[in-house]
Amino acid sequence: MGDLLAFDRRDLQLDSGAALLSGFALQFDRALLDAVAAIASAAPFRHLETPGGRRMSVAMTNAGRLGWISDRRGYRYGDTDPLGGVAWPAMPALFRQLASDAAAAVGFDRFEPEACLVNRYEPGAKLSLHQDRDERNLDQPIVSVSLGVDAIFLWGGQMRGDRVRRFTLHHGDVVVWGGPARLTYHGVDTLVRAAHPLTGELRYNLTFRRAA
Ligand code: MD3
Ligand code: FE
Repeated sequence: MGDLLAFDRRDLQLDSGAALLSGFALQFDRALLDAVAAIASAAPFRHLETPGGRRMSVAMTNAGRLGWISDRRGYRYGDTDPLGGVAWPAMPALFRQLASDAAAAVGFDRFEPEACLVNRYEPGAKLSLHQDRDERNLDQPIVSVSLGVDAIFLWGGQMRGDRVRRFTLHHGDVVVWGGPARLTYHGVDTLVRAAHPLTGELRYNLTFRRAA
C-alpha cells in the first residue's frame, strides 16, 4: 500500500545521503524485540514532556552509556535514567554489532554508538517534523531500525518549510542517515491501527547515535 506512494523508497539513496537497507534486521527480529523487552523492564517506556509542556505520543526509553531525554528544561543526553536515577541499561552486544555492520555496509567504518533511543508507537502516535541536532558530532551517522507495524516516514529538506515526501518503513528495515541527510527534517506520520505478528499493534524504532 505505502509502496504505491509517489516517492519511491529507492529515491532515498539517490538524493539525500541516507541509505536504506531493506530487511537488514529481519533475521534478528525476535532477538531485538527480546532485548527491547529486557531494556524496558529496567528502564520503562515513558511519555516524555516537551520543553513546551506537551506529552509526547511516542513512548521512549534508552540503552547505552547515554540516553536522550526531554523535559521542561530542554532536550539532552544524560547518563542516568531520571525515573530511577541510575545508569541506563547497557547496550546489548547485538545492538552494537547490528548498528556497526549497517553503518559499515554504506561506508561508515567503526561506528560505535553510545546511545540507543528506543521509540514505541501505539496507534495514533506520531513524531512531528524535527531535526536531530542534540548530538555533538554531526559527522557521525544515525542508524535506525524499524520493528513491528509499518509506519509512514516523513522526509523533508534542510529547512522546516521544504516539501515533505513520504514512504513506508517496514519491519526489519534499517536506514543509515549520514552526510547531507544528517540534518534533514523528518518525522513519522500518525500510526494507523494494524497488527504485526511479533508486536501486536505496536511499532518500535531503535536509533543508534554517537551523542557526545
Ligand atoms: C534522519 N525517529 O528518534 S527513524 C528520532 O521512526 C526519529 O522513530 C523516527 O526521528 C522513528 O529522532 C525516525 C529515522 C531517522 C532517525 C534519525 C534521523 C531519520 C533521521 C536523523 C537525521 C536524519
Ligand atoms: Fe529524529
